[in-house]
Amino acid sequence: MNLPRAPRARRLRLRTTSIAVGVALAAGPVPCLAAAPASAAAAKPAKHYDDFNGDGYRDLAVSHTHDGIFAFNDRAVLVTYGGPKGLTTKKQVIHQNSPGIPGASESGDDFGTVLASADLNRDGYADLVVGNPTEEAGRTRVGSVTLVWGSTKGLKGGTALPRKATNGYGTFGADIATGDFNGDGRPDIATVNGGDVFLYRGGFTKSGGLGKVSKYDREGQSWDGDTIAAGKVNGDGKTDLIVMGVRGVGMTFRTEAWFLKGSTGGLVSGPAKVVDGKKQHERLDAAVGDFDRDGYGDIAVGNPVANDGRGRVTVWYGTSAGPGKRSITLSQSTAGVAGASEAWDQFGSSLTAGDADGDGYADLAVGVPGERVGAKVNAGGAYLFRGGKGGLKGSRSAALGKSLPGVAGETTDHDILGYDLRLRDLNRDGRADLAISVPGEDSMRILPGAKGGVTGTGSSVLRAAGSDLPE
Ligand SMILES: [Ca+2]
Ligand SMILES: [Ca+2]
Ligand SMILES: [Ca+2]
Ligand SMILES: [Ca+2]
Repeated sequence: MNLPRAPRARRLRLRTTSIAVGVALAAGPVPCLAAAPASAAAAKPAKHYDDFNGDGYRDLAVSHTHDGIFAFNDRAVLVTYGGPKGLTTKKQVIHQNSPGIPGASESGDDFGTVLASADLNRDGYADLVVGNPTEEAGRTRVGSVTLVWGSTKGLKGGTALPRKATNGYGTFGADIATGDFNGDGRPDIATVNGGDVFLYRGGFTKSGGLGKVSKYDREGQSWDGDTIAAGKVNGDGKTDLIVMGVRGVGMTFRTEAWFLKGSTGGLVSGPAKVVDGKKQHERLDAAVGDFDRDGYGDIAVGNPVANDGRGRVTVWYGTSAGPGKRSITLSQSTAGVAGASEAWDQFGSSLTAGDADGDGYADLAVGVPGERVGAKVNAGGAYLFRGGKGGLKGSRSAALGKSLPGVAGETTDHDILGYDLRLRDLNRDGRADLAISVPGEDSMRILPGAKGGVTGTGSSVLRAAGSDLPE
């Protein structure tokens, strides 16, 4: 069965029946991007790359479904501030008609469907990077990327990132990742536009200052980059980038994950791994985490379209040269994994890595948004694969969803639970908590990290939360 399109799905140039997903940020050995030694910093950078008001607690920015003020399909960002017990009731909505935000809210905009963050100007307050890949310039949709600045009172004012020319169609901000790719202590921004990857080096300033911008392509290989994920793979401390995209080979296409190593000079082309040797797929998600705790980040790439949409995830274990030969493929047919693998379950639509159980091994959460639960079609679901000795295994996995004790709500048709996922420690207890989007009911569930994995006990609901989670 084919999935209905989730509200405001992020797919743009769809070649396949895959639904769109957010790209998860690397958990990796060093989850705090802004903590690298700063050069000539005026203030101490934010401890967390998502602490927008600098109070020491991570905050959560998600896409927001707006109603009332603007046209039906105008978009916004909902920010929920964190506190000692996790997310608080302090919320903020940001859109292009908010004071100081460049541009204007227009029908068909996708402001906030792509989100990432970092303390870009290193003033102690994390800043938000907002993609709006369908933003119009004149009558052409070209996309935009907006930096929204953190402050003691939260996010306030914005600066447009300059769009660099591409060959033809534009989708600036179609995907965004942050990290310190050149290791100078200043967070950088990687983004996608028109099939190419652009690296915007820090340091960024509110008045539009930024470092050098470089474009990356696999010249002569008919390569079209589509989605990106950042993480620390090869153990040199610099953030690396993984680009999922499509390559023309003779008369056919294949889908590959291209590894780009972070280096002092920028990004350096590394190995490309074949995700699907015969077909082209777009909007694939990836996540980086050190699942076997050997010091190298491991790369998980989802292919929800594989095998008539049953879907699978391939994990390439990291080495000093990037993704190595050792890999594992996970699906609902893997021994030890609960549930049944059915056509268009779309296992692997969304991925995120983080240490949910606090044992020092990164864990991988996988969304299955087309999963049938009993008689409920497209109810969706998610899995947590716990890392451990040797990496990920079916025997260390658990199925998650509304049927988990303590999780609010009834499982219904077309919840599409698991459309997007994010593992980050929101209550500062040392265990990453799992945010799961449920676009069918315009909400998210947050399941606390706990010994043995994540738990429904103490879980909460975030309403009007759209479908897309940040990097
Ligand atoms: Ca905060
Ligand atoms: Ca800042
Ligand atoms: Ca590893
Ligand atoms: Ca936690």
